[in-house]
Amino acid sequence: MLCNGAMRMIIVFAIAVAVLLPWPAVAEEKAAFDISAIGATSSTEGVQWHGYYEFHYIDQQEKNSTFDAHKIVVWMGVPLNDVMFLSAELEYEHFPRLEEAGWDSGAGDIDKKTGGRGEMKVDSAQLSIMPFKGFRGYTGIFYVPFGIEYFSYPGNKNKLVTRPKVMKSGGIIPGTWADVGIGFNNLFEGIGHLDVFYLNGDAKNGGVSRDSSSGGNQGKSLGARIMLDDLVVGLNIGASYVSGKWDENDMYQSTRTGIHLRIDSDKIFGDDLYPVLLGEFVTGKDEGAAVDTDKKGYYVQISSRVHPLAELVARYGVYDNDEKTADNEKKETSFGVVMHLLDNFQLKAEYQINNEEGTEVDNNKIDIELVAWW
Ligand SMILES: [Ca+2]
Ligand SMILES: [Ca+2]
Ligand SMILES: [Ca+2]
Repeated sequence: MLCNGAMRMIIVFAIAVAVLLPWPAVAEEKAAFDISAIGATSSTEGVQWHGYYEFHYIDQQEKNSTFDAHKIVVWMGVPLNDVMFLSAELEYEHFPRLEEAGWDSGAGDIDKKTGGRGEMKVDSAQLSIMPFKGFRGYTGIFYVPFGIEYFSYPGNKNKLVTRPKVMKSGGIIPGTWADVGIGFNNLFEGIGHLDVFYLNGDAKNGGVSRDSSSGGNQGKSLGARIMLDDLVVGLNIGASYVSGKWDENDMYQSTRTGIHLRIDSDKIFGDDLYPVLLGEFVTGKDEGAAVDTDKKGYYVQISSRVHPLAELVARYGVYDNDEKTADNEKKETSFGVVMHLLDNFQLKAEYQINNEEGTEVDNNKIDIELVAWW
C-alpha cells in the first residue's frame, strides 16, 4: 500500500505546521537565490555563499519506503576583480556513506550493502570573464547549456520532487550533465541569449569523470543554445544542439537536438493564478558500428499558484531511448503540490504514475520532500 504510517505522519505534521503558522507574515515570499545566475553578480557584493537542502521520503511500489538525505548543495561565488568571477558548486548526495565492499554475514558469503551510498560531486567550478555588458566567457566545469530543465532542477525551483526523465535518467541526454570545457554566453538585448560551448565529453557518455588524458577520447563536443527570452517578459522559446564523437577511437558521432518553451503567464498577466507552462522535446542519435541508436522524448508541465501558500503542478512525459526497438517506450505522469510554508522553506508532495510499454511493472510512487535554501 502506497500510504503507510510514516507518510501519514509527515502529512499530519505538515497540516499541523500549516494550521499553526502566522500566514500573513509569510505570504510575501522572497525570491530564491538562483545559483545559475552567475552573470548577474557584481564585484561589489563580495564573497557569496548559498545553497539548498533536500530531505526526501520515497514510497514506491515493490520497494522499501525510505527516508533519504537526498542532498546538500553549497555554492560559493567570489568576485576576483571588475570583470572576473569564480564560482563553485559542491553537492553531497545520499549520505551517510556505507562502504560498497560488502561485509561478511558469518555464513562465509559476502553480502553487499545497497543503501545510503553517499556521493560528493563538483557540478560546477568555473571562471567567468565579463569584459563588457551582456557577455560572459566561461571555463571550467559547468552544466552543459542544453535545454532549460537544469535551471529549475534545484529543489526550491523544481515544482515537483522528481525531474522529467527525458532530461535526467531516461537515457536521452545525461542527467544533470556537467562537463569540462569553455564557452560563452551573450545577451542580444530585446531578443535573447546565445551560448556556444566546446567540451571534453559527449551526449552519450556525459562528461567530467570519463574524458581525461587517459580515459574517454580526445574528441570534443561542440554545441549551442539559443533562448529567445528577451522578446517578451515571461516567454522563453529556443533550441539547443550538441554533437561530438563518443567512442574511444573517435569514430562515431553522438548528437542531440532540443527545443524548449516556457511561458510564465503569471508574469505576463501579473496574477499568480495564471499558469506556468514548461515543455521540452529532445531527439538524438548515437552512431554505432552496426546500427545507429535513435532517441526521442518530451515532457510538458503546468503549474499554478492557486493560493498564496500552495501551488498545484502536473507533468506528463514520454521517452524512448531506442526507437528501433519496439515496445520500450515509457510514459510518466505526475501530480504534485508545493506548500510555501515559510521563508526559504517548502514542503512538496508528488504522486507519479509510470507506464512501461511491453513490460509494465508496479513502480508508481509517492515522493515527499522538505526543501530549505539560503
Ligand atoms: Ca571526448
Ligand atoms: Ca523504441
Ligand atoms: Ca509501471
